[in-house]
Amino acid sequence: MFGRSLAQRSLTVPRPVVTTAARRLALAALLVAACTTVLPTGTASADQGDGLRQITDGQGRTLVLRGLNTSSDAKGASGLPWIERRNVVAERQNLGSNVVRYVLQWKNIEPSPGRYDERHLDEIARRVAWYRQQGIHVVLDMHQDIYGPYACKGAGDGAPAWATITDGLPCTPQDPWVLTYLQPAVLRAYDHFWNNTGKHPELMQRYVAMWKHVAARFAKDPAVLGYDLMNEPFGGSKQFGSFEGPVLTPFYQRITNAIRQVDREKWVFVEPQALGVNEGFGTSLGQVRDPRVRAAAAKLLQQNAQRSGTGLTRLSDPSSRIVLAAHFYPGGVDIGGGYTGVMKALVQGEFVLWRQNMTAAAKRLNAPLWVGEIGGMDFSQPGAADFTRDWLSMADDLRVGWAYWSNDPSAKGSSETYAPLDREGTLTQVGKVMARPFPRAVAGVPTKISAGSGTFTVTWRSSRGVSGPTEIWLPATVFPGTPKVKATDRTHRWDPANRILSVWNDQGRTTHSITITRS
Ligand code: 9MR
Repeated sequence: MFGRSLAQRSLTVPRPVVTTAARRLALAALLVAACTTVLPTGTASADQGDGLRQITDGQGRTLVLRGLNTSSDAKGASGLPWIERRNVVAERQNLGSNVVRYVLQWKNIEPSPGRYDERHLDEIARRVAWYRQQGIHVVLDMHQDIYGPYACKGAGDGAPAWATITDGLPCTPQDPWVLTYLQPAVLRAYDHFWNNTGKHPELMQRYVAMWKHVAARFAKDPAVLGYDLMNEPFGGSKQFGSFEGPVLTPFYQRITNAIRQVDREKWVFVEPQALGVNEGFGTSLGQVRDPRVRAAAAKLLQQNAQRSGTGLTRLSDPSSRIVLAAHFYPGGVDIGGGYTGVMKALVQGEFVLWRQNMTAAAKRLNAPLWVGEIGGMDFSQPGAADFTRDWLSMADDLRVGWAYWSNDPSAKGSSETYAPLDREGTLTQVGKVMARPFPRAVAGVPTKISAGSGTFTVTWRSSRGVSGPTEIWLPATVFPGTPKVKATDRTHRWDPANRILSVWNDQGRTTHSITITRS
């Protein structure tokens, strides 16, 4: 939730009110407090990810979803990102992306109450098709920052003007931008939205109905994998325990129920509140029940009435398609500090906290874990490559996917610092580190993903009802020639054009392993 440097912002904001040194000091204090009170003893074990549920495809394979967030113009008036078809092609070729978190805004979809802009939805569908042509899954992300542009003099994105009720309270955009969340007008806009004031229940109703409309529009689009219900929810005057459990969870449940009336298949991505949780604190989000489970259970009960025996428990869990889409912004690096010395130690503390808290939450919620945003680091700062490698390794270790924030090369002066690809589709400094092998689909449950220098290992165990091969993407930067393969299973095929190695499970074998080295 801590934002990018001012240089990356398109907004005009007043002079910084907090110095970088003061921010770093405050953050360091926060981290020290967090680490001394909440840090578990020892580092997280490599098995931390075991027991996490997985996002699966139509063939039952585990999808390890890795790619980028769209940004930039998608935050602006048009609500559409800067990309062209060729950028999507370059992303797939150079980064191997198999997912995009595609930024949408409520204001562009429902410009006036109950009236949806179908032309805008068509424009989105046109871009979704570019991803479909590249075999990249799309997660539609209903984005918001600081409620929307009408809460604080244009300093945000998300809600339409008609849904922004500030009661005339004052507002001054702040630097860093996240402090704008605390301005009186912004707090009031959220309080009305969540009906904390008891005066505007219609706002949440409209949001739910808007999602139902969007889901109906994309239900049959095979590229759309799922719906991210709200970016980085903020509770206004209610936070943590008084927001996530009592307000946010039932709200997600309402949207999920509405979506399931028009779409029973796609995945629903729910986010914890951003404040604190993005930096590693725990979440008290409650479990969102997927109505498709009830439908499946009802069907089974019917079958059981005809036969004898049970089996309900076998069926109920695999049918739920709710994903915990947490964000990760280790505070120190995101506000401009390097990844060295004390700062590095503190940020590593956040890695441990985040890993511990988010895997625990995912297990509690019975949901797969996906990093909907991982915040990049300014590559002019020391240790940026190490930081990038460390979060990539954490994701490998947990066998979870991620969407990097972001693909935005337009921010002045920063095209070589944050975005992995420039406008021509060439890998930038961070892009060169991020272009590393990963198994985009696994024919079973992945038990290990491990990238070394010039070598890559994946292990997995079979699971019932899975068909199709395990597919591993190998970047040309790491594996320039035909890769050398050592595998437990006999059948594999190398596709040099798409840089994908496919491996089919040998029949009867339950555990599988493949190690790839440079030829
Ligand atoms: O990086 C974005 C920054 O340039 C913008 O000023 C800011 C407000 O629109 O949003 C930043 O992106 C944030 C994203 O929308 C939500 N998660 C945290 C991102 C980084 O701060």
